[in-house]
Amino acid sequence: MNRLNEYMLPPAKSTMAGEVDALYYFVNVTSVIILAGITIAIIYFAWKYRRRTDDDVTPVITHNSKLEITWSVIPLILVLILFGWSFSTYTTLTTAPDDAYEVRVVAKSWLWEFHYDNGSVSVNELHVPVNKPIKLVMSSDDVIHSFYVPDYRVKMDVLPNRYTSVWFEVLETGESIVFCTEYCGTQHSNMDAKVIVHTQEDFEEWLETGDEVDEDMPPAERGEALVSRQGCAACHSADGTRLVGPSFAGLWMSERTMEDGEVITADANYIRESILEPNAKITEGYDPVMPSYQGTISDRQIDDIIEYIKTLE
Ligand code: HEC
Ligand SMILES: [Cu+2]
Repeated sequence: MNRLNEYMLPPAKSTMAGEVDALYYFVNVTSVIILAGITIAIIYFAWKYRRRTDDDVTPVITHNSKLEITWSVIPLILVLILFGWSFSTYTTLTTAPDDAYEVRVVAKSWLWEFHYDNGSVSVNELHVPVNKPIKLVMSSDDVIHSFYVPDYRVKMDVLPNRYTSVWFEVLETGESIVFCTEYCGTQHSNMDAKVIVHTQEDFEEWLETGDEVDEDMPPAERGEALVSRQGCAACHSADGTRLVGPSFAGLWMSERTMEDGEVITADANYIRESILEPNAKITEGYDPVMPSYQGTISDRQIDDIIEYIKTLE
């Protein structure tokens, strides 16, 4: 099975993956066997009942009870097996164990935010402990997204105004990729994240120190790292290139024209407001698609980002 998996499916890294794969192979192998049987029968009968002489006449057959019962009962049994089996797998997939560790997931166009029980927040990186059931309680701030980790065989839509959840338990430490699998706009294809699986001790340590600032690093450098870690770089370039949002190059203290015609100097307050309430003022020529970082980013981090933007003359 594992050899076959290497060619057909991504590595099976969760407790659930084996069960999902078994079902997948059952459906596929049964279909191939039936396909082969039908193909062989068609070829054989075409040959067996070929027209031999010019006055060959096809006999009139009205019905054959034995045959009809056979071709009804066999598929019925197969479908019932499939139903029972998938229902039990579905139940496992949808019922998180009581001792699961809960993480709040917020999807925004176009990034993933993860909130942990101690108040830590990470963007585009989900940190979890190994060998521990993890339950994700998910919602979206805007349009429909979908959370998909191929290695774990979990996939669930993430909706605005409603919670959905998935759970999984990872078997080994390491990294796996998360995709958004619901088309959600221009940057949909870049809306990916990583699951980083730690040992229990490493995870606890990460939770404690995740938000700690590296005092030795100059603020502008911390800001640069944040811009990439918080997903700003997907929409804002540092070299003048226009992406989804305006470039950070030359932004500091420049005159910005808003949609409503107001002209504003891009000082620290303007940048701070742009990060916390992006829709308060919309820069002319751009769509109001920037997600709010309220509750995601600390004042200290905003200061660091401003220091970084200052360096991009
Ligand atoms: C999904 C894309 C996206 C992401 C992610 C994003 N922004 Fe934006 N941002 C925009 C768009 C579009 C605008 C222009 C429209 C507006 O003013 O809201 C904008 C505007 C801004 C402005 C005002 C710029 C100007 O020229 O007037 C600042 C400052 C800013 N963003 C900072 C950030 C920071 C810092 C982050 C990360 C913490 C970030 N943005 C993440 C899309 C994004
Ligand atoms: Cu999405």
